[in-house]
Amino acid sequence: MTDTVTTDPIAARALGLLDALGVPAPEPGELGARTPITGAVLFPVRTDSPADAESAIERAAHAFRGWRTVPAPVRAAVVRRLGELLVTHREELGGLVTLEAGKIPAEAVGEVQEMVDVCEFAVGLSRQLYGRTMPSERPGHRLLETWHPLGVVGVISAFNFPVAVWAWNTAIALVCGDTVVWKPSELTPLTALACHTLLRRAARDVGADPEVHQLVLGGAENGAVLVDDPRVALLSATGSVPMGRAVAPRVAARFGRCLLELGGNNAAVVTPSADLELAVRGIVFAAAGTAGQRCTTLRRLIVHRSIADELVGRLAGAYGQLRVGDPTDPGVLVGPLIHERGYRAMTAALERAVADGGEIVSGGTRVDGFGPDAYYVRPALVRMPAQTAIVREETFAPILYVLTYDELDTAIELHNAVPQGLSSAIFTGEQREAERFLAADGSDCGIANVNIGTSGAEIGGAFGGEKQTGGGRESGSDSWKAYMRRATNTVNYSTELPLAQGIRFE
Ligand code: UN1
Repeated sequence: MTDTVTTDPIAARALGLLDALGVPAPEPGELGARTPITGAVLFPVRTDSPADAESAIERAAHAFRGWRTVPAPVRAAVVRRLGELLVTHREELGGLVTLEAGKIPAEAVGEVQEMVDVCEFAVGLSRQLYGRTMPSERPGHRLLETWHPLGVVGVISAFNFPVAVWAWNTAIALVCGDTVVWKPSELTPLTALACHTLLRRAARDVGADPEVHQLVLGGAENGAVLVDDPRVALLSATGSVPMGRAVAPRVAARFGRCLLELGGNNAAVVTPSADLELAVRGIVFAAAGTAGQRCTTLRRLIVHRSIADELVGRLAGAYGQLRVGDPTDPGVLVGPLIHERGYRAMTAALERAVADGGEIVSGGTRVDGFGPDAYYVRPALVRMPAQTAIVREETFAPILYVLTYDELDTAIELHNAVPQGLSSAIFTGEQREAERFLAADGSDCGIANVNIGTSGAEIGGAFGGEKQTGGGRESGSDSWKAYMRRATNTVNYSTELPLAQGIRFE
């Protein structure tokens, strides 16, 4: 990388991190690597064309023919090695996440840890891709199911978890015997180049075919190639509801499979018996952490009227102490929004909330001093008289709307009265209330927590949500089944040919 000259200190840091990760210098092109810390474009990066995307699919499809026959515990060696490389390069990859996505180092390194965790999970899983055996109704017959690799998995990921969501998909897909074509967010090409390099190195280190992983940089035009190509057996896409709405019918039209991880509008119910000290800590991390740019970010608080003033007071106190600024500065807890569009969406949402009678209790203002193209905001805490249309929308920014309730049933109704269904929480000291929230007529989300916030899920559980969140499940539990195809096998080891349902055909 010695021939790349740059004067921007962040660009120099990014190049240094890429070098330490062993990533070849990005070829210059139309895509700009950018940092939300200053809003500066660091250097140009080559983007792939739709024709490149097609050849990537071709190479992945070709690699699949061999990869599917490698035993799963042997395939796992690549993922085990990737996990080792991630441990070695935790700080460097975390550093790149900070520069490209604006996360504070603790969260950026946490994201890399999430990758390490899912690699460990996938390695163990490689010996547990269980099928069942069922009793056959016929004598001398065996009935069982076998799980086979699916094919090429297309992964489309978002800027806010530029590396962990890729790892959830890739670690599981690879042990399942699939090959991967990854189209990362065009906002985060550098972390993508780093992950691709590490994965390919892991494959080479253990003598596996590096072609099992393909990277396609660029925008929606390349995503569209993955969406429409019949060789992509599963399309796993993380992003907005409009993106999912565009993608899902097209994949369905060719009878492909979709795994969707779309918007969330996550809420927490706080009951009078809640430990408020604990609730405040959980709420502030979930609502203001990652500058409100997680799909699991807490966006709505549904508080019992009797404690609402006290809780809002305590939250306003905590919000007042949050340090907003350059994520690389020690002590900063809230970094920048990703871009101007995120900032505009936030101010527009706040205007609508105020027009609906909302009162901004804290934050919502831009923090200056980082340059015209950097967008830092104080997280907003807004009391709302009702759950109006803007509260039912996901705004990808740190806005926490506070609503009040009198009866738990009403709280749960309010909670579920949004189009999204990703994550949810209840803060309570009463088991009855907690169980009510987790019951069939409680939270309608894919994730429902008790006495912890809505974000920061562990990889061991299945991750995903209902309604407009898209219904997909990724990472832990039995999410692997989405990455494989099931064959039902009936084996006759007798000398007779009895037909099922007692049918005689003689
Ligand atoms: C996302 O925001 O797309 O539960 C993923 C969490 C993280 C993953 C978030 N483990 O907040």
